[in-house]
Amino acid sequence: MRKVLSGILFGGTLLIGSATASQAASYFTETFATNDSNWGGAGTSSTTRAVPTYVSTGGPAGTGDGYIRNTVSLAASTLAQTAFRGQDNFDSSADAFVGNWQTAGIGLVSFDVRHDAPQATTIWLRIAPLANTPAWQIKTLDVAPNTWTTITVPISLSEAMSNPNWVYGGAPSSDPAVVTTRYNTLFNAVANVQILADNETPTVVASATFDLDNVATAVPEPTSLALFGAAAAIVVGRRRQNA
Ligand SMILES: [Ca+2]
Ligand SMILES: [Ca+2]
Repeated sequence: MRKVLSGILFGGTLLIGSATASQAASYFTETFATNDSNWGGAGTSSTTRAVPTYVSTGGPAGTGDGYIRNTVSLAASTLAQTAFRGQDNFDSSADAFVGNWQTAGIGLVSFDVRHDAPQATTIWLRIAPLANTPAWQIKTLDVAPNTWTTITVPISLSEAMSNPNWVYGGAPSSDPAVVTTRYNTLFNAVANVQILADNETPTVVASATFDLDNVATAVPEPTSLALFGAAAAIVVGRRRQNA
């Protein structure tokens, strides 16, 4: 895992200027500045890298801002289809997303996405271990077509506990001990970060083009960390009472 100290300093300006939940120190950001950084997808195989299209200009920052593009089939299924794969076995982003996110303090994932389906399309974030399953899959936003949209996803045990948009790849559980184990097991050893597209509302097209840029992990600012810590302490307290 790569640490970006300059990103932390750079993030300090965000702390001054903003009071939103998204304020955070940057940990790593994949900007696709010169190539596809060994990202993959679309398609169903997690073992063979399907090379995305690299587009060297026209990202969220405009002229000269590179990004990656994939065509995703939306017609056949209402299940989320993998659009992009940042994976350990592909050495995507030189493995910058691989490792122990809890030790690193990573509490946010964000990315910019754009598509040309004729209607809003649901975007999911899937975070998986080296075996690629079981994973936590997080439903994010219904993204409108033809405009770059930034999606920010808080990553925490309390989210896994309480947010119905967090879906575990095995049997669902409301048992805090089970959810805690599942959360800790994955976020101690993250291997794959994937972006999925979902036609929950049936689309009329067989496929659509999806674009991706600025896939980032971030460390929440101290106030948020304290809140996360307090939430974790409450969970531990409950477990002790129940034991
Ligand atoms: Ca870019
Ligand atoms: Ca690797």
